[in-house]
Amino acid sequence: MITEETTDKVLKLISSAEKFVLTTHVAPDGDAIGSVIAFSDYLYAKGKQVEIINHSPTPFNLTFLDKGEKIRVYANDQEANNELINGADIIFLLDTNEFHRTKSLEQVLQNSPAMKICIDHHAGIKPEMFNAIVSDTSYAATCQMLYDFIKHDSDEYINAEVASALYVGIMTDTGSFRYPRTDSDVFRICADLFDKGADPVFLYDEICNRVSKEMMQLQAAFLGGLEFHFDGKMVLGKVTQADFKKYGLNVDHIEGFTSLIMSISGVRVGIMMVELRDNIKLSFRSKGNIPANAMAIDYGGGGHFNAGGANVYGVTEDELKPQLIETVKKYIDIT
Ligand SMILES: [Mn+2]
Repeated sequence: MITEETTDKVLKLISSAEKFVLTTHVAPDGDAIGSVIAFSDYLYAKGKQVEIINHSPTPFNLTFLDKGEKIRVYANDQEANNELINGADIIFLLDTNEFHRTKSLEQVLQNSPAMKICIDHHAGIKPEMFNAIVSDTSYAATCQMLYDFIKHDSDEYINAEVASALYVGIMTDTGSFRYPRTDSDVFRICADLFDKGADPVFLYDEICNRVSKEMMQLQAAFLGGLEFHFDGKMVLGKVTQADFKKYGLNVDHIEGFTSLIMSISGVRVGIMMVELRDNIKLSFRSKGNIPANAMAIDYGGGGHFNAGGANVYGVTEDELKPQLIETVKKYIDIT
């Protein structure tokens, strides 16, 4: 739980400030967009001037949350956005605790004279980087923290729009209530958000049931090309530039492919090769004690224990394949 002391401290800072800038990480997910939308609505209801400035455009399936088209993309009007960032009293970094994850905003955020406050549920926060932090890694989502935060201020602020944005963050960061941090608190909060106007059927439909015909066809081609090795313990999949061209899609449209191949019974290592314009992007996934990050390091990348990635240059997917099989051979029998 976030403490009353921390919340009160940040509430005090908020009440003494007028101008706010909110931002989140590159390639924002439902928790990132839900956080900036819910928190900006909340601050606005408190009579504050609020701007949301992100590095990335909002993914197509989350734009419905941004009804007033409040989210500014930094590069679209760098000069005006710099002015807003430098003129802010408080900058909130939401759903990330690292300035470099804001990409193009990193320098201007850090150099701004504004107070910097982080609200985030990821590990590795550096308190010295911020004037205040609200951080707890036991939360399933930043939106869940924001729920506790806003509720501590006043229940009144959680209207249907705020409730919907918060629900989206919790739903997406728990993988629709499947991941380990899905506990009774999560359900209690979602029950309250439901009562306040969040519609789970509508929100799931908007976010998850948005696969285009072309996306489904690309997925079919990807699944049709899967190769299995080591008695089905390793699965290898690829997407080529030709595939992307054929269906008019790009790398943004293959989200979920890696978790799909890891759902195959018996698979312990999954590797995906994605041919980009200048290189091949490798994604490594593993189960149990097999280190996906060690495999990624072999290719100049890194990551978490069961999920890693690397970018390789100057080789084709066909050349990479036997090398990847050799790499997996070193780890596949780890129990
Ligand atoms: Mn999150």
